[in-house]
Amino acid sequence: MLKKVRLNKHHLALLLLFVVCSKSFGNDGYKLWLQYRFVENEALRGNYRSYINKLMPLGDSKTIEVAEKELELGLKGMLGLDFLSKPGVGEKSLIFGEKSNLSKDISIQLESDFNNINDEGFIIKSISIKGKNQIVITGNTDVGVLYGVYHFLQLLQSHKPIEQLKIVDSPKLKVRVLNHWDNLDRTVERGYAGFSIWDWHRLPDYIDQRYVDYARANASIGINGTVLNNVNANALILTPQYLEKVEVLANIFRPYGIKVYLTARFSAPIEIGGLPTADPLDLDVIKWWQEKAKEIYTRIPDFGGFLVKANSEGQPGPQNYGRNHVDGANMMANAVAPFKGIVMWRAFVYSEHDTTDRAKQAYSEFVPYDGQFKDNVLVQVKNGAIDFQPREPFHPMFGAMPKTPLMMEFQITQEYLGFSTHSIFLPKLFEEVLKADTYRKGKGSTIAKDIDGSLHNKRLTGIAGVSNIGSDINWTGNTMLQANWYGYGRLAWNPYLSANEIADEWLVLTFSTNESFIKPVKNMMLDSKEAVVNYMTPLGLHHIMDTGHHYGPGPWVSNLSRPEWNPVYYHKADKNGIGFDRTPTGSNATEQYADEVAAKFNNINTCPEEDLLWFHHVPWDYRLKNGKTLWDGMALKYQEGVNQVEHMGKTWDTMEAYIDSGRFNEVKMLLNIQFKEAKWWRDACLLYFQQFSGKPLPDGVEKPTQTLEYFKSLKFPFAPGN
Ligand code: GCV
Repeated sequence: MLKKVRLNKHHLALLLLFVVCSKSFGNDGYKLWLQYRFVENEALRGNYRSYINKLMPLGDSKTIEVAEKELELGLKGMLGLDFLSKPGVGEKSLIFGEKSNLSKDISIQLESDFNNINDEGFIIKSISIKGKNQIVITGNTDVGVLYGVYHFLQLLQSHKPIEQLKIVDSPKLKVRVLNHWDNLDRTVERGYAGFSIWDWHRLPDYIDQRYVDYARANASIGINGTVLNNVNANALILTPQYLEKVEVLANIFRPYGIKVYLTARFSAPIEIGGLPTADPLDLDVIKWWQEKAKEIYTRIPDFGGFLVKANSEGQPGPQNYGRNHVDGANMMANAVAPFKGIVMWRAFVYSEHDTTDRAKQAYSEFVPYDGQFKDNVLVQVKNGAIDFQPREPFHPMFGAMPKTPLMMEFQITQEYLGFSTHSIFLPKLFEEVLKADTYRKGKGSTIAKDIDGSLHNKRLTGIAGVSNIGSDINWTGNTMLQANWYGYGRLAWNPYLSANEIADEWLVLTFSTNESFIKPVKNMMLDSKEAVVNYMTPLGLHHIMDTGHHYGPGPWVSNLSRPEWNPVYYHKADKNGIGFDRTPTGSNATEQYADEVAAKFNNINTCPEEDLLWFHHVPWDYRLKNGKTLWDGMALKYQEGVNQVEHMGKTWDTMEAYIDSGRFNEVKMLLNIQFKEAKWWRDACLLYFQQFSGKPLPDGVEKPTQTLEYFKSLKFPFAPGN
């Protein structure tokens, strides 16, 4: 028999201690920006509660079910409301459902709003029904409603007023996908947050809760697709053994509006189909892909389509058979077209047989094909012409293919930006790219306008982000980098949002509404992107990282078999100066830009200093705009980057009172590593370049504590993600 225990004051003290401790230690970051923290302000909570007594779902689809569940979770967490225990109480209903399920009196009040949303858009509106104020969340589809529900919950978590709601919003791009570079053995290429979250071995029978939470997180920011496997693909993913597993994931993601896509290995007809060739014009090959598409769509009727990396870095492709990208892409596009699927064909190509500047190769290979791709093909272009560097001038293909839908490829994982130990807020980088002006149709022809279709009236639009997600408890290996997943999703929804707004949103949802926390941490995030450029690759330097794993500096590397893999190919430092001449006196890569842009880059006086060494080989004693010599200016930039990281660390140290100790300590330790590594980059690069400049470090730059030989000797055989 159970004994009745009387609580004395010691018990109560212990209990209180437990509650306080679990609050301060309790956050492992797993909940991302879906924290649903209790609204402590009683008046505000009371105000919110006065608007929501009852949930009124319209329709009975799986999507409406998950919307209801999310509302229950969020409203319980933030307002302490428990709908399950109080069926049907009160009159202030939160009504949510798609257009066709709305009653007539509601529809009439929303008529004009419906004209302003697309299929995935939503409306959140305060309306009056029979003299009573109600809130309606609706859209043309259930998925639109779900997006509206997440937005509504975010309003509450941000403590925004909900008295007179009228929010009408739609995504500006159609295809908003994550690209997982996840291998079937669960390693992740360029992944720094543990292993792949796809547990292929235990699928299809074992359903990890992570799959559901992954879908929730993505839906909450409007991501509507996921490419499950690495672009360096294994054809096995297309076999029945794996398709059965893929089907289960697709079923989990469907209610959240997320389509599954797969990377298709171009040589799959040979590897798993037993054919002697993968020639895209071969009739058996064509038939093989058609049947494969049919097989996939029989399992997954809303399968999104294929992503293909072809004839790039050793991957097979149509050129192996004397065919071209159009032949390859269109053949696969034909196979998925009957099922409304698409093909995302990557433009990340460069060849060891092409001795011209690597930065020119994708443009040269693809732009002549403008207008020749089928209308369900998107050409996927990295933001810059080399490879996800801390800063790159925008890729010249943007704006240059008016008849071909181009989708942006951003890298959310930080292959070249210090891995997941460096707290860099990437929306700042993404924003800079999206705002870049291609001048292809005069001033204002921004990249955002090319990818949202408005510049050239393109129907199919899209964006891809190489995922930074892994099996780490906090998903991204560093809580601060959850902001990059979040920010990517928000920019995929609306590429015109500012990094500033995104940082505000994310901080409020993830941590706190306290301005004393938000303001300094936001500034720290916004400065972090320029900091990494400064301590790694200032003034337009690029691709000077160490070999293979890409961790740490390696400007001295010159022994790799392909010239364009070597850092020395990119910085070209010599006694006379440093930088890659891409003007007409050099590789003439600038000719691939619109005249206005080319003219600006070609002239050393108008070329933005941040891109100086990308486009020009510059003498060491060249005077920068601030009057310093190039050498002094470059050294001071490296120092500035280090100082910025030090400042980030100091800012964070003062934030302890505002957040839980778990996340506080985690970020603090990572910022310390970042500080050490920023100094490593500065010292290694400056010692190396100093051999050519022959000049002393200017005042204000700390003296290195190690020799160049020491830095060169560092080896990292087990660096992650390689
Ligand atoms: C998935 C770079 C990376 C590779 C990556 C490739 C790509 O070269 O280092 O890991 O491969 O880009 O985007 O295809």
